[in-house]
Amino acid sequence: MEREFILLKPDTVQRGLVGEIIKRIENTGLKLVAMKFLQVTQDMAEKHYAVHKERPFYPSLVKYITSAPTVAMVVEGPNAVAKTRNIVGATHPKDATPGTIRGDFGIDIGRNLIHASDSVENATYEIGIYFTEEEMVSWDPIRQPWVVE
Ligand code: IDP
Ligand code: MG
Repeated sequence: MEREFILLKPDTVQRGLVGEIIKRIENTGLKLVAMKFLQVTQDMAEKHYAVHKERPFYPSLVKYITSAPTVAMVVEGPNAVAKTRNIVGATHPKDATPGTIRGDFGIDIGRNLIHASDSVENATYEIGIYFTEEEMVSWDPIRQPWVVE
């Protein structure tokens, strides 16, 4: 069982695509365990994107992610990281396959709609920036036996 961290970025909120994108995540069958609507602070953005600190796009990335509200989520299930990354699509929307979130809704790498952790280890780190352990909700979706054997 894996936990994956997802952030619907400010462009998703500003464009009114929150419902559209959450629907795709829900449709996978992955279990929602936490969700909140928040404006990312400078401090959170610096922690989240610390790995990109030396990259030329880092200042604009931090500005983008802190520029308007976001929706942070944690989902859980077998292969949650790979499954989520697959439905998100390639980093640059021009390379993202149609049918993926970035492939269907994006055109610019600087406005690629959604973040999803690229490993279980990074998911744990990123969940810790956005949520406390107490915010993880323990529940049993009634559909679960029809989603996971
Ligand atoms: P990912 O979001 O697909 O995991 P990363 O390489 O981890 O992609 O980059 C993190 C985020 O930084 C991207 O989602 C995108 O918002 C931004 N980014 C990455 N590369 C570029 C770039 O070349 N120009 C502008 N922004 C970029
Ligand atoms: Mg990444």
